[in-house]
Amino acid sequence: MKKHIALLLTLPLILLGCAQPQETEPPAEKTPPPAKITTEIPQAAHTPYGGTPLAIPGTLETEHYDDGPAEIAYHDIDAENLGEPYRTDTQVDIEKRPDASNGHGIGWTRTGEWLLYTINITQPGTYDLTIPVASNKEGGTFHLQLNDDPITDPIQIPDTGGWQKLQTITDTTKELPAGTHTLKLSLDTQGPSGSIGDIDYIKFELKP
Ligand SMILES: [Ca+2]
Ligand SMILES: [Ca+2]
Repeated sequence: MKKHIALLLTLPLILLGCAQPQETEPPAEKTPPPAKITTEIPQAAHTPYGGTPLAIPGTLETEHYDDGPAEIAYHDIDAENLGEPYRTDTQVDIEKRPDASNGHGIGWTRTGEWLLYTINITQPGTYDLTIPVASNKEGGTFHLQLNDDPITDPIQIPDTGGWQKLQTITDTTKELPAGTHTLKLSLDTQGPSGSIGDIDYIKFELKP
């Protein structure tokens, strides 16, 4: 009988013991203050094609736009390069053509596309431009910017008599400062050709 009484007395204590929360995890360590994170995320950049800024006065081959990813070095609405694999991993439509300087130019140009060129202007001043272009039917317009400031009015690409017929058009720039700058070729409006036009190069000659 004594045994039963003892069990009855200890049973609630055993049950109480079971009800106690079991400590399964070690006590949380004191959380150290968060480490100071230096958020130095590498920024995508555009760099001169071939490593050296294009010298002005001089000839800027349109196919030698800056190295760098889409939306940083260029914007092209065509998902793939519709032309030749002159440069790897690019959306820019590069056309191979025997009549072009350096054997290549840009084609399949559409409204809103743009290309950047790092240039080094060694002589400040106003420049004459000569630009071989081709268009089957009347082309569209483009303009140039220097560090986001327009340096030409809209330049119209005429009907040159076919996509394979280059014709040199001319224009002039505003006063350009010496130094290293980013030139933007801004492709603005498509013409009846359905494109802006093929552009081989842009030659910059200091105006006398
Ligand atoms: Ca394009
Ligand atoms: Ca060219």
